[in-house]
Amino acid sequence: QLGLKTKRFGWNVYDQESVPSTQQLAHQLAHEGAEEGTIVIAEEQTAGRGRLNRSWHSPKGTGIWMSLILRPSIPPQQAPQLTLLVAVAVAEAIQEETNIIPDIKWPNDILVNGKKVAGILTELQADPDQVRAVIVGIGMNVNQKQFPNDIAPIATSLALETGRTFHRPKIVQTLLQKLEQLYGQYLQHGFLPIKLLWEGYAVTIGQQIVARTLNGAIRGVALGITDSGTLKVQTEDGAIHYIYSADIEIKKQ
Ligand code: BT5
Repeated sequence: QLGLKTKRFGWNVYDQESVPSTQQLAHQLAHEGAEEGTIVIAEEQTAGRGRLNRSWHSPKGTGIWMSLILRPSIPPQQAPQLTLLVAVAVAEAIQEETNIIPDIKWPNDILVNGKKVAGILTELQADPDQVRAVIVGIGMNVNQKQFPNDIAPIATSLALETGRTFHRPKIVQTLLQKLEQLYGQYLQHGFLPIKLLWEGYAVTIGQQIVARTLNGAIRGVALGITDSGTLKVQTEDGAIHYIYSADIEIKKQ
């Protein structure tokens, strides 16, 4: 029904009309042993969420609200790499379908003209030294013509950026193809080739930033990402900080 060209990703599909959150259902399926490549996708989420339990606006029939189950043999510390891998896949899929070259803002934002067109939520089921499952949530705004007031200044959709309407299954198909290809490359060759692709889309690097973490704000220059996917920031006193997750504000120069 999705017209898939992938070998594994998306052959096990839970296609839902309305769910609280695809992420929640994917977690449950992963606990029950669902295989790698299983996806949960919904027309609508009534309680879609972002990081730190923020809400994710997911109106009916307009976007791609999807969660993918991965089972890589990696330690939990390497999981941030997967957020970046998925960001590259999302960026490549948008580029292929629209010819727009989006920006990736570390760690999980895909931007077009400075506004968020897609967000990624990476969550783990893990033992202390081994990942059991990675649940990757992807929210992509596709055909929305407007947004609620609270996010209108920061959100956009493919339709708003191009003036066109898109067939969402086609985009899902392209996205799964990119995901499968990059993930295969990652398992075979590690994170380095993905990192290079990521750097081609990144807007954060070399910029003056404020990184707001759960432990407070860090101001400095984003020097780059490390081989595990963390952000390397140098503060004014010369100290180097490695950041696992944060909200990044890019300071105008
Ligand atoms: C994210 O969080 O960007 C991760 C979004 C992941 C959503 C997918 S949809 C499928 C799966 N199931 C779920 O329940 N979730 C995943 P974060 O970086 O924390 O950004 C959240 C913030 O983005 C919110 O606080 C709003 O400011 C803004 N926002 C909410 N809905 C948005 C939308 N549709 N488009 C753009 N920005 C939005």
